[in-house]
Amino acid sequence: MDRFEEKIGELLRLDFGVTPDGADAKQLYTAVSQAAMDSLRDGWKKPAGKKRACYFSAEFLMGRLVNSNLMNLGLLEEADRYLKAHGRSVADFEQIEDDALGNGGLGRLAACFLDSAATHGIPLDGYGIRYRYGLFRQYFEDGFQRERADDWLRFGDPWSVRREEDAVEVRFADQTVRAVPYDMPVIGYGGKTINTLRLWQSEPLSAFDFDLFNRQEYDRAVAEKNRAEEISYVLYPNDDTDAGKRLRLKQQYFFSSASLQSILREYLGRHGEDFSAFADEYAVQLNDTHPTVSIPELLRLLMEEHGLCYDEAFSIAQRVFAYTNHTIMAEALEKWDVGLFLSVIPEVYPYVVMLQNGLKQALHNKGINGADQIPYYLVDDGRIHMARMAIFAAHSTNGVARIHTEILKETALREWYAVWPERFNNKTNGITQRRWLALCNPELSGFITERIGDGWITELDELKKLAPYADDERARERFLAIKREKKCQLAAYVKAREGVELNPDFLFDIQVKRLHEYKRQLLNAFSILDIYFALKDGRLTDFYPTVFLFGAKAAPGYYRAKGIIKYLNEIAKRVNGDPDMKGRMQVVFVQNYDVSYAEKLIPAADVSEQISTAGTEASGTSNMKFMLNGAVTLGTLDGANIEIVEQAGAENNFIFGATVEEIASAASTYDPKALCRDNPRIRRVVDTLVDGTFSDGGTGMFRELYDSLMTGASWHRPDQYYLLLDFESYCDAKLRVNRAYRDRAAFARKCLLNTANAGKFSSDRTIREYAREIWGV
Ligand code: Z15
Repeated sequence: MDRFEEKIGELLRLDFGVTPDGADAKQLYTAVSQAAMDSLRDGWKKPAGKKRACYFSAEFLMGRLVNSNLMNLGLLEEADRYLKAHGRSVADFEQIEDDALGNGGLGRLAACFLDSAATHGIPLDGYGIRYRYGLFRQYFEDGFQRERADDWLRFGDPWSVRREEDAVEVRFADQTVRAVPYDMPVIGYGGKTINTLRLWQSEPLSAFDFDLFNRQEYDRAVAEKNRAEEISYVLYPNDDTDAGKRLRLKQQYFFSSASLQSILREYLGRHGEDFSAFADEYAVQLNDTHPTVSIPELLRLLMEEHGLCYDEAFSIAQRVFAYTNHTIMAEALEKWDVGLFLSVIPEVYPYVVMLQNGLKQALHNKGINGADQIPYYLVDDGRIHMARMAIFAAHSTNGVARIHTEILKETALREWYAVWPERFNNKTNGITQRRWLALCNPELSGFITERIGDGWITELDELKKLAPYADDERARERFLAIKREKKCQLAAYVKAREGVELNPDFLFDIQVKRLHEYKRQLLNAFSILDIYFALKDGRLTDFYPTVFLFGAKAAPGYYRAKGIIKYLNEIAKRVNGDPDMKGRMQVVFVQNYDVSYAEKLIPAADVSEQISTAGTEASGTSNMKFMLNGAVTLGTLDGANIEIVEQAGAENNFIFGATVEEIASAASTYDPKALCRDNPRIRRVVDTLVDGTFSDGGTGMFRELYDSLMTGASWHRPDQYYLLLDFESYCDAKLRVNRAYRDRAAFARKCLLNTANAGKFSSDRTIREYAREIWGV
C-alpha cells in the first residue's frame, strides 16, 4: 500500500472513526479528496519571477471536481482500485458533488480555460466569488419549471483552502466587509502545474458585534452579520441578460476590489512602492463586463493609496487589462444607473469621471469632437456603459468566434473599431478535451487511443490521424457500438432521474443549453409538432424513430422562457402518450440540466441542435462538445457553427436557415402573420399555442408566446428571432438528417469525421492564443 492509500485510511479513522469497509460514500469522498489535496501540497506554489495572468470572472462553472482532479493527478485508477477493494467505486461519488457557480457558457468557458492553462504550464489564476448558493436546481411540477436553492456545500468543500491571512476589506457607502479567499488548486493534466482559483467570501468585519449584543440589540447584531454575508450569498440566475440590481453591483465590486488588493499586496511584497514593473508581472482578463468596475478601482487604489497621478495609473491599467465580449445582444450589455452606482460605491465614481475626461481627450486627439463623441460617452443618459469603459481602458477587446468578432467590428462596436482597430481581435472559444472526452466518454477515448495513441489528450490536433478510420468498416462498426453503449448508459440515468424509458435504437436528437428566445427551442418544438402531424396524417412514412431530448434552465424571472418549457412539456405529454407514436417518436425534457447531466447526454447524441438565429449566438460551446463526441450538427450559420462546418465539412453536417446577411435584409419584409396565413403547415403548429390543443394551466403563457411571434414584445418588431423565416428550411434539414441516419455506415462516417476534425476547438488552442497574443505570458 502506498502513501495515498495509507492517507485515505488514516483520514477515515481520524475524521470519522470508520474503517474503509465501514465508511459511507460521503466519508470516502471526503477522505479521498483530502488525501489527494495532501499529495499536491508541495507542488502548489507560485513560481517566482514570471508574469501571471488573472482571469476575473463572476462565474466559474467547474462541474464535479473529484474525478477530474484525480485524473489529472494520475490517481484516478488507483483510487478506483482502492475503492473496489472495499466494495465501492469512484462512480459512487456521482451523487455527492455538484457545484454550479455559473449559469452557462460563460462560466463553463472559464473552467475550461483554467484546465487548459494548468495543463500547458501557463500561469493563469482565476478570481471570482464563492457563492453560498450556486445556480438554482430545477424541477418540473405539472410541466412548469420550479426552482430550489443549490446548497452545494452540503457535502463539505474538501477542494478548498481558506486563507485567513490573505483576507482584505472592501468598503461600500453603507457597509465595510471582509473578503476572505478560498483557494482551489487547478491541477493540470499530469499534475505538473498547479494554478489557483481564488474565490472570495463576504463576511462581517468582526464575527459578532458584542456592543450591540450587550445593549440587547440582538436583532441588529444579527442583521449586520447577515448584511455582510448577503453579498456572496447567491449567484444571479441570468445568462445573457442584465438585471441591473444593486446587490449585483455590490458583488461585482466586491470581488473586483478584493482581487486587485490581493494582487497589489503580492506585488508590494516584492517591489515596495515602485509600480514600474506591475504591468510586466500581471495581466487581467475581464470575462465580460461583470468585473469591469476593476478598471476605475485599480485607478483608485493606485492614486489614492499609492500616490500615482492619473496618467501613470491609466497607463498601467491599460497595459494590465484586456476585455472579452461574449454577446452583442442589447439586453446583456451592462449599464449602471449613476444614482445607483453613487449610492453603492461613491468613492469609485470620480474615477469613472476621470476616465470619461480621458476618453474625451483621446477622441479629440483623433479628431473626433462635439456631437461625434456621443456614441462613445461612458456616462450617457444617466447610465455608465461598462462595455465602452472596458474597450476604452483596456488594450485588447476580443470576440469569441470569428463571425462574432466581425459583427463587433462592423456593426455592434463599429465606432470603436474605427478609432482603435488595433485593439480588436478574435479568440474562437474552445473546450477541454480532458473533461469533454477523456472523462465523460472513456469508451470513445479508448477507441481513439487504440488507433492513434493518447497524444490527443494534450494536443487535440492529433485527432486528424483518425480521419482515415472513417473509411474503415470495422472502425465504423466499433464506433456505432460505442455510441449505442453511451445511449444505454444515458437511458439508465434518465430512467433513474426522470422515470422515463428511452429506446437506445432510436436516433438521439439533443438540444441542451440555457433557455433563451434567441436559441430558438420554440422553433425546435414547432418542427417536432410538424413531424408529429405529418406522421399522424400519414404524409410522412419513412421517418427513422427519434427521441428529441431537451435540457434547459430558464432564468426564474424570464416569463417567456418558462412558457416555452411548459409548452415543450405539453408536447412531450401528448406525443409520448399517443399510442400511434410508440416506436416512432418520443420527446423528453430532462430536469436540472447541468455539467454532470451534459457529461451523460452529449456522448449519447447522434444529432446536435444548434439553431440560434444567425448573428445572435456569440460562439456556443456545446456545439464543440457534441462534435468532439461524434455527433453531426443540425445548425444555422451562427457563432462557432461556421468554423465547425469549415473544419468538418458541410457534407458531414446539416446546415439550414438564413445567414446573417439574409436576416438583415429580411428585417424590413419579415411578416410572420402572412407566413401563417399562406402556409398551412406553419399555421397548424403555431396555432397550437392558442387553439386549445395544449393547456398552459390558465396562465396565458401560450397566448403571450403567440403574440410575441406575431406582433413582438413591444411596438413594432415582431419576433426578433425570425422563427418562421427559418421554419421550412429547418424542417427540411431535420428530415434530411433523419433520412441520412438510415444508412448507418455513411452516418458513422460523418460522425467520425466530426471527431477527427475537432482539434481546433480545444481550449488548449484558445488559451495559448490568449497567452501569446494578449497576455504575453
Ligand atoms: C453567457 O453564458 C454568454 C454570453 C453572455 O453575455 C453572458 Cl452574460 C453569459 C455565452 C454566449 O451566449 C455563448 O455564445 C458563448 O459561447 C459563451 O458565452 C462563452 O463565450
